[in-house]
Amino acid sequence: MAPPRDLRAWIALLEREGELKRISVEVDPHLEITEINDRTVRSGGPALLFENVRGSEHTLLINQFGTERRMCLAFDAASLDEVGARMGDVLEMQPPQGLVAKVKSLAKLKSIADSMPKSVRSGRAQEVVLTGDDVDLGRLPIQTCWPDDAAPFITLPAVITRDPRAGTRNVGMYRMQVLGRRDTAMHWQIHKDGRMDYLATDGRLDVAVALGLDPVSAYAASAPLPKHVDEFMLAGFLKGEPVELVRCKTVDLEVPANAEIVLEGYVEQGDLAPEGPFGDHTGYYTGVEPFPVFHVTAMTMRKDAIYPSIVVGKPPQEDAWLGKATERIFLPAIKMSVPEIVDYDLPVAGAFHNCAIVSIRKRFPGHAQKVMHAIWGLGLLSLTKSVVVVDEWVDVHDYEDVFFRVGANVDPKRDLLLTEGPLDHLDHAPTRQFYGGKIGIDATHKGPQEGTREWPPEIRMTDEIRGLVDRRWAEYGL
Ligand SMILES: Cc1cc2nc3c(=O)[nH]c(=O)nc-3n(C[C@H](O)[C@H](O)[C@H](O)COP(=O)(O)O)c2cc1C
Ligand SMILES: [Mn+2]
Repeated sequence: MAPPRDLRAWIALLEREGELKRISVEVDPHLEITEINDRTVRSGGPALLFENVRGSEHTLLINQFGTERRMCLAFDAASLDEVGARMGDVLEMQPPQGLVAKVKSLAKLKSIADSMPKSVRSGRAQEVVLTGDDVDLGRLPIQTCWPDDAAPFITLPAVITRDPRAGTRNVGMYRMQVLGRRDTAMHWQIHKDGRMDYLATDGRLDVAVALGLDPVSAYAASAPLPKHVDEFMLAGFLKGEPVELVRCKTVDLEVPANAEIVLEGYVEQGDLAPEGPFGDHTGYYTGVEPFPVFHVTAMTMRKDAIYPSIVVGKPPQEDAWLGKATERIFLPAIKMSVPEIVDYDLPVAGAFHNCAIVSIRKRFPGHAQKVMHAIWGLGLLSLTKSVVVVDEWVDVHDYEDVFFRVGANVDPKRDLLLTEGPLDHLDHAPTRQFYGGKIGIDATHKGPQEGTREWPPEIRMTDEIRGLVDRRWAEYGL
């Protein structure tokens, strides 16, 4: 098996696995779908395919990523750590010793070569082509997610741009508020690559938006890769086959040939519109801010195109698993830069930018503080508001144990590092937007090297007695 090739194959797989429900009664994309979906997500329920959405001829797919099992199905992996290991394998490549290792490393090199996107001449994404006045976003079953949302928002797009100077492609997931039949806002936050492409033009920037991709390509749009790395390359690598791209009809860009729907168009310097409010993944509404206007010049589709959606809100929501996939897939890359990191966890309740728990192999005084600063200097992790550092033997995913360490090992006067730096665009807590306080909590063991008393040993039963009780357990009649 391999990850699904397109959205239809993915839906078929979900259905075979009992992971998808079809809803044939009419539902309203205005709020009603959110409430149905919210209850489904919170109870660990299936993906939902709404076949009869009021006001639209298109089917709407939601909650495709809503559980760990579905996320693993999407990657055709037993666990998200296994997907991370595929990345680690390539990143950790060493000069091979001996024939077997050489053959293995050739296979790895091939997997890298195969990950380059490939141009094809035609694609189902262009079975239907609408241009000019025929373009009408009102045809799509775009959701108004929450009561105070300003308008319907496209929530699961892969937005494609090209750096006007370097020529490199970028793909990102940025919500799009519908402003009219042929216009949306483009919610490029200030730290994101898409916005940098936009700022690098003095005039017009072509933009293409792909909707309804295979799940790995859709995930890749949300992945925080360095600016010069094409997210479709990551998708190709993780799929084990290249992303196939077709030329757009009205702009100078390429889009996945397997997309259900494509919006082609452009943004222009100085052409801004008020965006928001929007019920966001922080659990609060984000307010009104000016964002670039995306003008749609063409809308292309597969026949009977399926529209993909997602609702964010107070965590946990469906996007939790997109975030967890990133947490696992990027661990090997983080370890490349900061090798003393053993593992990390971004709690879903922390909306991914509020908290990181990191375990380290501690070797010297101040090592925990060094790692805090590394996190605050690393890609989008730099926006992390609080970092908790624990020793290598602590399971960072066991919040009870982490809380225990923070209580047991921390002298607040000595072990809290209060600093400041850039914060997430959406964080409403700091006094100023984008900038504010950060806290590091050193919950590692300290010792005389760090000027403290001798650290007491942790309580642990001997292996001998544990083995004895294992052997005798039945005898006790418990
Ligand atoms: C469902 C979902 C919605 C998102 N919405 C936005 C958004 O509106 N604006 C934004 O800047 N980032 C948003 N993100 C996060 C970006 O997709 C993510 O930071 C990605 O790395 C951006 O790509 P880039 O680094 O190439 O700019 C969203 C992520 C998800 C999973
Ligand atoms: Mn990027």
